[in-house]
Amino acid sequence: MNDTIFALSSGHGKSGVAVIRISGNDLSKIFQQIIGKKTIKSRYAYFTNLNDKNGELIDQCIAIYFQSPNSFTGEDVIELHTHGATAVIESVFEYLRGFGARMAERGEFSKRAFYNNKMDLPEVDGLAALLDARTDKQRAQALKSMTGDDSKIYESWRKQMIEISAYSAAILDYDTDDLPKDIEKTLITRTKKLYEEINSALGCYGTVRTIRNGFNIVLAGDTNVGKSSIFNRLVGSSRAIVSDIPGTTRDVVSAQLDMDGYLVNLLDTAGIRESNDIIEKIGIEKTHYEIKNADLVLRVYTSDSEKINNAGINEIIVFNKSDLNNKSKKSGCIYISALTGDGIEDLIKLIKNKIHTIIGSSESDLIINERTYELLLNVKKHLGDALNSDETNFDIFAEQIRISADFIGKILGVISTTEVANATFNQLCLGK
Ligand SMILES: Nc1nc2c(ncn2[C@@H]2O[C@H](COP(=O)(O)OP(=O)(O)OP(=O)(O)O)[C@@H](O)[C@H]2O)c(=O)[nH]1
Ligand SMILES: [Mg+2]
Repeated sequence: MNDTIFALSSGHGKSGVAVIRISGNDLSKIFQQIIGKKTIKSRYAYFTNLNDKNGELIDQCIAIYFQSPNSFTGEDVIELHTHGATAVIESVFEYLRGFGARMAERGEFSKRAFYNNKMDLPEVDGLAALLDARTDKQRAQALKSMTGDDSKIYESWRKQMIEISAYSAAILDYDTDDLPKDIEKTLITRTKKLYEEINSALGCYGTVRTIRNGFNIVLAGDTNVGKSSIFNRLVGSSRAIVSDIPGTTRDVVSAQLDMDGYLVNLLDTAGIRESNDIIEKIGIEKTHYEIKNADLVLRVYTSDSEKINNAGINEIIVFNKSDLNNKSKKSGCIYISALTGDGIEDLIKLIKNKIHTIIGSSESDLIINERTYELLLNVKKHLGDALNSDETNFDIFAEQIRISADFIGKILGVISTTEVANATFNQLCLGK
């Protein structure tokens, strides 16, 4: 942890400006060299000629010194804003190596921030999610974690558990007269409330995950009904092959869309029919698999189809080829023509409404990820065990609540095993 580290914090490839970050215990000497001045001001933007050891100009840049502890990592940090050319960046790296600095590992800046108490693990999780965010909802969700909203909830839970555990232990050691009235009842009520809160947070995990990984929408139906044509319309380009030969699509074709800020994975699939063709059969198996995993299925029919089952909660029935249909239309159904584009806007509106109903009804205050989900399940289990324990035996009760508090501690990284911390930092890119 004593090395001076550096990394390119801005994106790779040619760009107007590149941001190179340096972090270490004492960077004042390096900074004096960079700006060619003895006195340095923290958090002040210096415009300077950056010269190498032989006095040759590397680039003109902005240099900022963040004196410890008021920096991202809590150590001394220098930010160099250079021109974003590969040759400039390489030369600056070489220059920094001359000071004994080395290239940072993945997530190493955040790791230092964590060990210097600048961020806890939910905040690091939030940062990782923010860097991955492609849609507005993902951005908002990640930002909530990153700015510490989640940590506050976890901290409050942990504090309550430690309190409950301490009081339950006291029941064993003190006379009832020395303890608050109805203490046993109060402890159980409070534990029940915590259990409910955690259970409801766990219940929203699916939604949180859907926002992060995308909402899966599958186009399914018989062959030749126009699934691939609809897919191309929704994506806005000819991604999937369209032909009048039944069984054209065999593999799953996918595209990502942004619908009202939600990330959508749209999947076109092989038409379902009896087939002896080995490859087509594999394709149809894939269709069934995708239908099972879908958040929403668009069941496509041609508009002259007669016998059709009602739509399930996570389904929309779409009648395509409305341009060919002279018969009367059923009310409450959506008729479109992928050929002329008729009704496509209405279909998009309907899909957006569905997304809002499915996701909106269970949006959570807490952004749970795979790591925190597992730990929270353990919290729930031990709180449950405490509540199911013999009510006269507060020994076991206290112990179960203490274990629950420890699991919350792991979520926050207060009780952090090295593996947990490493798994968290590895999701970050270089320069963070
Ligand atoms: N008239 C008309 N023809 C359409 C419409 N949509 C698709 N088609 C035609 O129907 C045929 C089948 O379209 P696809 O989009 O390939 O159908 P699919 O459901 O993907 O078919 P498979 O991949 O074989 O399952 C093509 O000849 C399309 O041009 C429509 O709205 N109106
Ligand atoms: Mg197709």
